[in-house]
Amino acid sequence: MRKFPEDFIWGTATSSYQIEGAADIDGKGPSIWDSFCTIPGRIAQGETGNIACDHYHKFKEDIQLMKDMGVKAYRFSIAWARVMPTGKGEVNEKGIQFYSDLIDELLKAGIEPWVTLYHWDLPLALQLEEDGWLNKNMTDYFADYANLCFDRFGDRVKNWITLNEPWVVSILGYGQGVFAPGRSSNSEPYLAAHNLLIAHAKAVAVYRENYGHQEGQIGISNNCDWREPLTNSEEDKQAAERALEFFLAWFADPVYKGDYPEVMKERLKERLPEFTEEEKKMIKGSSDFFGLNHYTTMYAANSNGEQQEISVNGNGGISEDQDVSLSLDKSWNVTLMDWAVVPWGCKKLLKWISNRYDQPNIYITENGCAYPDKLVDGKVNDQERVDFYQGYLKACQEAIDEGVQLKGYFAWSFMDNFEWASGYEKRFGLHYVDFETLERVPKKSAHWFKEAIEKNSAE
Ligand code: PNW
Repeated sequence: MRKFPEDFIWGTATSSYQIEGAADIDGKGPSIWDSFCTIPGRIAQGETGNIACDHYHKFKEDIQLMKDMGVKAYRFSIAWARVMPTGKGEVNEKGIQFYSDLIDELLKAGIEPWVTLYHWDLPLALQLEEDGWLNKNMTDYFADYANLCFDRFGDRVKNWITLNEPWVVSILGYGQGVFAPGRSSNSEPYLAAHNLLIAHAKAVAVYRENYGHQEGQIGISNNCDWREPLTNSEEDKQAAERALEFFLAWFADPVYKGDYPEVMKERLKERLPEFTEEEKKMIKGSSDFFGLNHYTTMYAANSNGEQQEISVNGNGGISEDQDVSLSLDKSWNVTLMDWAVVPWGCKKLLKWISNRYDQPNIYITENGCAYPDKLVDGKVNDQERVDFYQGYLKACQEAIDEGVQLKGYFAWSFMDNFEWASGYEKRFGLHYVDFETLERVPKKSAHWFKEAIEKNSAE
């Protein structure tokens, strides 16, 4: 049986707004997601994260379930507005206490906390008063908030992720308007992304300058699908490469090479902001590891400037800027998100990252799938999810065998939760959640995952 490296990190992941609930208690301030959910029509069935999984009150039970599964690490996020209700200035000690207790409970269970500082729930005050990520001032507010977290939690937290998926924040939040703050534009995404990158780098600088003695690691998690050329033509190969550059190199090139990809500069012209020399220096090298969230694969073809759909399933970015048209293979199975299950795409993407960025240590900080799971006689038989994880984890093993420095893998998600604009119908969890009673039940996939951890193998 082929095994993962001895020190491979097996984990699960969640995010604050998707699981915590307790939206306005113990001094928490409102976030842009609290407010976005109140707008009619934005969220399926008008659902909200007001209660979600009520993890705020059930975290001990949840940590026990994680312990039962044998995970070595748990990735969660801090709700900025819970610890700083208006995003700056005053600190809410009750919010600090919650995360402090959560961290202590994890350590007691022998589980390493991996903390994301920003998983999209921006304090509403920063949106209304500062225009959110369109305003460069945000970069300093974020660094101050990060400083607070390092100061209060860094004695116990040794793994930090500054931002989760700035691509989603920029494209879905400022381009397509389907996620908070709900803006639609073809230039704002590039400005928001620019400020997000600078904010990330400033937070990392604070960590390295002031908290070096904590001896932790810090990085950023970007999301990217794989893009496979539709045909062997030179045009389609270039289109697939261009699509990956607009998706991932947009954020990873500044971090590993100090600037945006050439192809983006050429095509976007003044819509793409420029970094100062000082900013380039600060951003280059600002990640101790490559955090990757990966879900699916699509074919990419050169669109020859023809009119096309703005996006396929939302994840094409601003496709007219790329001249890429995306499609699926009819033979691919798709999940409830309509995302195709293509494990070899994961392997190809890992190798693409390794080659382009000189073999960084990579952690898959999210990978998973949604299915319409049902609880029957106290059990959930999510065989499709078992097959999904087995396929993707085997692809990871192959990538490692071929030299990719993949150091860990976090399943998205620990439990069913609030799937943003899709509400609660799209179940991603290894644990089933009954959203009436809030009862948790390990699915078949949770049992499979536990065995995989024990064997340290997906085979
Ligand atoms: C990620 N896309 O979101 C997030 O980090 C999670 O909070 C979320 O629950 C999970 O993936 C499943 O959706 C994404 O359009 C949302 O490419 C959209 C896309 C990718 C990731």
